[in-house]
Amino acid sequence: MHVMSDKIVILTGAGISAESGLGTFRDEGGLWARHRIEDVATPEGFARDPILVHEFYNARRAQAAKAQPNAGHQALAQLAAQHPGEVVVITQNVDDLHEKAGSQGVIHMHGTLSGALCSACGHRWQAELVMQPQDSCPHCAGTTTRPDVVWFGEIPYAMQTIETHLAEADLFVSIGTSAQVYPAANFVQAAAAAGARTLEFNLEPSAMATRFDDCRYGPASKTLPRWVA
Ligand code: BV8
Repeated sequence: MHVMSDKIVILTGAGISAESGLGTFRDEGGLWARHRIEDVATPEGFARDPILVHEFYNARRAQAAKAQPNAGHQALAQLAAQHPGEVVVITQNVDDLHEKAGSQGVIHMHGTLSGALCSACGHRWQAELVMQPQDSCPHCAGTTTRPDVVWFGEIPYAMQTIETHLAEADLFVSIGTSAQVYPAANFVQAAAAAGARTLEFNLEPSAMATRFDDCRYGPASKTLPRWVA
């Protein structure tokens, strides 16, 4: 299925950043292999041990700051340049590699490592590279500051906007996600129901592979440039 000039809605997951050196979640030795999800990616885990959670995100923020986008990210930026106004990138990733590759208007449905959030007043600001529990909010001076990421049990960002894009999609492309986290795992179903063609790029079939019209398996840094060329 080659790219045609339609509305192309793209969902990316940790797999697109794997070749940039950022750990995925569920691959062998992935991030969750070293940490229990409940301990580091839930509000309860943060309440229980904010130092552990800040350390988890500080490590990822430092890693992401040094990481460079790979040919997969660059292919998506090139696709958007070839189809002005017709490509939307929705990412589950909290790194900024899409932006570093030149993608614009990326929708970070699970938040970003670069964001800080005050749990008391809801103020958001640019996080320091190292965040600590005693950091105070620049707005209310409260000290219940946290990474501005969406944890399990929390509502993803921009769901209304995402649902509108899925309803308007002519082509839905999922890249580098195991499709085990909701609601992102259901996006292919919503896009197909709206009449979109659906295409999956991954290293291996995801949990939703059978719902796609077409699949391309292999490393995104190889499969995406071939598709976009
Ligand atoms: C919500 C935080 C309500 C930031 C993340 C029981 C059944 C169904 C659902 C649930 C349930 N119990 C609870 C739920 C809901 C829950 C959920 O889905 N749980 C799962 C575990 C069952 N979801 C939630 O709580 C969400 N909120 O549902 O609110 C709601 C919903 C809608 C509207 C209103 C209210 C919130 C979920 C967000 C959690 N936060 N991240 C952070 O720390 O990063 S999730 C985390 O997983 C990351 O965001 C990550 O992106 C995401 C998904 O993982 P993947 O990106 O897919 O990464 P993974 O390692 O799994 O896979 C990588 C893939 O890449 C692999 O397939 C691999 O083959 C491939 N790959 C590897 N290398 C390459 C490659 N592909 C190509 N090239 C390569 N080189």
